[in-house]
Amino acid sequence: MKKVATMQDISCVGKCSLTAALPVLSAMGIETAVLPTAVLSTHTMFHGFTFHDLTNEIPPIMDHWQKEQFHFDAVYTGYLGSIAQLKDAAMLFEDFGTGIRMADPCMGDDGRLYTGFTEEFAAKMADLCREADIIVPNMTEASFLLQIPYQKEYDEAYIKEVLKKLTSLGCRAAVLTGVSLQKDHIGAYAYDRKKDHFTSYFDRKEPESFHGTGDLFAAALLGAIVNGRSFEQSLKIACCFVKRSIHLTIAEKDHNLYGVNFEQAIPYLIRLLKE
Ligand code: PXL
Repeated sequence: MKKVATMQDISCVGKCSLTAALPVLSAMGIETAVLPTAVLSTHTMFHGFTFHDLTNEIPPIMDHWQKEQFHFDAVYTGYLGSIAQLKDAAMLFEDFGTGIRMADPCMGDDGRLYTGFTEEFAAKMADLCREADIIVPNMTEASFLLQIPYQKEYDEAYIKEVLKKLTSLGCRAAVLTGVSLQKDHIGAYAYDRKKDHFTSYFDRKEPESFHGTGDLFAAALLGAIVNGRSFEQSLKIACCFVKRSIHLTIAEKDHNLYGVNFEQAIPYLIRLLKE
């Protein structure tokens, strides 16, 4: 059985980070170890959320894992709770990163950093991205990683330039999520530096956008790669899964705005994986 370890927070309500990645990876037939970075009552788009930092727990957990000689086919970092955790995430890559190392530099959207993050954090996140094989930023996170202005409007040449700059941080491949080159379409654009190859997948844009879709995308992408799908196939699987989750959410009359109905898109994800 394939094994993944993922380091991100538990938002008790909100359908993001661990409560999204764990069910997705498990459903894809992957044993998933978790390294929780913080426990929040909800994700940070709610007002008044509680935040319990678990920074002190992480080194002893990793020490124990080392003593037990655990090995993983992939390690994957998401939302980190403090600057100190960036060092722990680098340790996770160093000590357990014999397989794929993926960093989702969760820290912002729509041109802004999420509550609690600073430009200093973003600069240090770029250092973690250097150590990864694959990084999966959205356009906002890419601009903070590269310290370039966030652009709402862009063309394909700009996306390719950003992807090349992202991989020149040191990672093998970069996937930009939430890319829109045509008014009604959205998708992901990727660059594999080793193969010097671009790949992309776009589909019709759903009329609303939701929280947590980046986390679902990252988990499904890694799950497909770990299951032996090509980078191109994995990109398509992750895009289709996120689109279906959004579609199912909107179709539900009383849907909430904090997360998507990914649970009911899981059977579709499994079908995509088997195709
Ligand atoms: O979806 C990214 C994410 C993960 N974890 C927490 C968040 C967010 C986005 O806002 O607040 C706690």
